[in-house]
Amino acid sequence: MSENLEKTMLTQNVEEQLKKQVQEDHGKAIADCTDAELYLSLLKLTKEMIGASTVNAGEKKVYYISMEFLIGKLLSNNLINLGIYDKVAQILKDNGKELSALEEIEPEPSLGNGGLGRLAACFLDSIATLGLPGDGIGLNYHFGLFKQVFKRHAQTEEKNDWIQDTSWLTKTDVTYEIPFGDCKVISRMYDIDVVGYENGSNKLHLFDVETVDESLVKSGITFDKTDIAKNLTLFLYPDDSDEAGNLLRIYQEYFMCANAARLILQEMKEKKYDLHDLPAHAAIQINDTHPTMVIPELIRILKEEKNFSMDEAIAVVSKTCAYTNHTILAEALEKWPLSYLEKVVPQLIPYIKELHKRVAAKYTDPKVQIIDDQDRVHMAHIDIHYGYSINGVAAIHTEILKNSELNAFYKIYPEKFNNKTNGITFRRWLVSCNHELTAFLRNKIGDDFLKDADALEKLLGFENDAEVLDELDRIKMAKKRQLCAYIEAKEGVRLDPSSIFIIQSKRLHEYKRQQMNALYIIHKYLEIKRGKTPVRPLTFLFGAKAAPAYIIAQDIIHLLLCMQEIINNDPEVSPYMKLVFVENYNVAYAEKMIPACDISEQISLASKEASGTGNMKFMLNGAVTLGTADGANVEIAQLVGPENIFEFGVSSDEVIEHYAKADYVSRDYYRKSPAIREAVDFIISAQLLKVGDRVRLTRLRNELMNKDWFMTLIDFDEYTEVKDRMIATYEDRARWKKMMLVNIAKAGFFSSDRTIAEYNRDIWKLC
Ligand code: 26V
Repeated sequence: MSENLEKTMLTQNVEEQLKKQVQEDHGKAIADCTDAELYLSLLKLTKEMIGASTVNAGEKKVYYISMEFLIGKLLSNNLINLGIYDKVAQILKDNGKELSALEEIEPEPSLGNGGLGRLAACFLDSIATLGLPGDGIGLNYHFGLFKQVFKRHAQTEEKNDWIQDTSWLTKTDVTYEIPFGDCKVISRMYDIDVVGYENGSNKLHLFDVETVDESLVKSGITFDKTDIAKNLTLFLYPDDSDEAGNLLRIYQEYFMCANAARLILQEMKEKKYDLHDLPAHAAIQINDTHPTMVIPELIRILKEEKNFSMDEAIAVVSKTCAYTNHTILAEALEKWPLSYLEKVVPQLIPYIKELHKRVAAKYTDPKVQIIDDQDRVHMAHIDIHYGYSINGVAAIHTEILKNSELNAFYKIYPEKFNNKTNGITFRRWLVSCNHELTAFLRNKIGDDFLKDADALEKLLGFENDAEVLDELDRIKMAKKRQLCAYIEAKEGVRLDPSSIFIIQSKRLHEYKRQQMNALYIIHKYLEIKRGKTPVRPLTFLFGAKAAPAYIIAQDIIHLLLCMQEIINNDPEVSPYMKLVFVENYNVAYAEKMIPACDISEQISLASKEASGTGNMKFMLNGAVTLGTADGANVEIAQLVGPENIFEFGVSSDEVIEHYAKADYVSRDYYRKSPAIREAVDFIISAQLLKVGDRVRLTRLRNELMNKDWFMTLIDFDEYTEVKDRMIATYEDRARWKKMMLVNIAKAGFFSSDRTIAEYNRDIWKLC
C-alpha cells in the first residue's frame, strides 16, 4: 500500500478511532467527557498515529545535539502535521467541544531559555518535514525554565513541572552507564516523536536519570546542587552562575554528550557500518558550545574501546562534527576552568590536553589556543579546530565572526566558515497560531506556500487590491481582540483593540535594550501629562523572563512593572496609553501575542543580536519591524525594502569601533539630550519611588548614566524620532496595510525549511 493511501485511510478513520480511544480510556462518549479527558485520549491517539508513520531513513543521518529544545505544546502542531487538525476540530465541535479549550489544558514543556532552544525545535520540525533522517538529542529536564510570578513589581521564580503520567514522552529501554569523576549514574532514554508536515517522522531523544529527586526543590527554584545523581536532570539551567551551578552544568553537558556518543555509535553498529566511515553515515551538529564534549568523548571511545589510533580517532571525529555559533557576547562563550573539568570528567582530560597540544604545536597565537594561560578550556575553540564547519546564524553575524570575533580562526580555516540564516517553522508560527490569516492566504494564493514558503510572494500580486488589504487589517483586528480577551482574563487589564499594539517579547537582556523602550514609554507618559496626546491610543506589551541572578535585568522588569501601575491607573494618561508586562511569557503566550502585533520591536544594540527569530515570526504575521541593523533585521530590510521597515541606530561597525576604542561615555549623551535627561531622571522621581524600590531604581539609573555597556543612550533620540514617525504612519491606513502585506509576502525566506535545506546542502549532505 502506498504511504499516502495508508495515511488517508488513517485520517479517514479519525472519528471512529477517537470514539474508540475515548471509550477505552473513560468508558463514555466524546460529548460526555471533560476537556481534560479528551486531551488525554487525543494525546494517546496522536502518539499512536505518529508511531505508525514512516521513520525517515537513509545512508546518512544528522544528530542535532542541544541542551535546549523549546518545543512548546505539541498537540495542535502534531495534528496539523498529520493533516487532521481540521477534522479533529470538527469532530469535537459536533460533540459540543472546542479544540482550543483542549489546547489550554496541555502543559507546556519549557525545555529552553529562548531563541536557541526554540530554533532547535523549529529545526526538528523542518528536518522531519523535508523527510531527512535526523534526530535531536538532549536532556529530559523535570522542571523546565522557571515559571515567572510577579510580586510587588518584581519577578519571582517558581518551579515549572510539565511531565504528567500520560505525556508525549515514551520511555525506551535504552540505558547507559555514565561515569563521572566522583560517581556514576545510569541513564535512560525517553523519546518524543517528531512528525513532519505531511511527511515521515524522526525522534527527539531526551536522556534522564532515574535517581532524580524532585523533592529536593523546596521553595522557588533553589535546591541542593551537590548530590549529582539526585539533581542531574532536575532543572534547565537558567543562564546564571554560582560555582555549584557551574559544576552541575558541566555534569549535565557531559551526561548529554556521553549518552549521545553511545547512542550514535550503537546505531552505527546496528546498521553494521564500519566506524572508520562514521563521517559518511553521521553528521553531528553541535548547537552552541554546550555539546562540545561530544568531540573528546567520541575520540576517547574510539581510541579506548574501538582500537583506533589517536590520529585516526581525531580525523574521523573532526569530519563528523559541525558547530553553530549563536552569540558573540563574551560572557556567553563557555570557558571552563580545567580544574572543574578535572573533577567532573577526568577521563576526558588527557584528550582535551592532547587536542590542545596539537594546536599549540601548530599555532602560536594565544587567541586560538584551547587551554589559555589561566587554565581555562575554551569550548568553542575545540569545536573550531576539531569540527569541519562553523556557521553563524544570520549574514551580519557570520560576517562579524569572520572579520572580528573569530578572525584569527577564519584566517586559519576560511573554508570552514559559512552562514545559515535562522528560520522558523511556518506550521507553528503561521498555520497553528493564526488560523484566520492561513485560511485567507490559502483562499487567495492557494496551498503552495504550506510546502514552499517562497510561494507567499504571490501575495504581492494583491498589493493594490483594497479588498485584500482590508481583509488583512480585519484579521489583525480579530487577533488583537482575541489577545485583549486573553490578557483581560490573565492579567486583569482591559485593552483597546483599536489602539496600536507595540510589542517587545524576548528574553530580558541589556543588549536587547528593553530599557530603551522603557525610556520611550516614560517619555510618552510625560508628553501626555503635558497635554501632548497621541492621535490614537498606544498599547505597549512586553513579555520577558530574566535570569534569576541577573540583577540589572531584574531592575528593568521592576521599572516596567512600576510604570505599568502608574500609567494604567492614571485617568489622565490611560485613555491614551496602556502598558502590560505579561506574566510568564512562554511559547503559548508568544503564539497569542505575535499575531496581534502592529509594531515589532527589534531594537538590540547593532552587532549583539546574532539573528533573532521573533523578528521573523512578527513579520510573517503582518507586523512592521522597528529595528536596528542587527541580526536578521538586516535581511528583513533587504527583503521588504526601506519603505516597509523602520530602521534606526548606529551601525555594527560603529559599535565595534566604540568597544575597540573604549570611547563610549553614556553621561555625554545624558548631558546633551534634554529628552534623555528627563526620562532617565524620572526613574528616581518621587512618583516612581512611591511605587517602586529605591535601591533597584537608583541602581538602574546609575547603570544607565555611568556604564550603559550596551549603549542605550547612543540610539535613544533617533529611536524616539523614528518610533514617533512610525506611529504617525499607522494613520496612513492604506500605506500601513500595504506594509503588512509586503512583510507577509516576503517572509518566505525565513521558513526553517529553507534554513534546513541549506544546512543539508552545505554541511550535512544527507541525500
Ligand atoms: C547566554 C548567556 C549566558 C550567560 C549570561 C549572558 C548570556 C547572554 C546570552 C546568551 C545566549 C547564548 C546563545 C543564544 O541563545 N543565542 C541566541 O540564538 C538564537 C538562535 O540562533 C538567535 O536568534 C539569537 O539572536 C541569539 O541570541
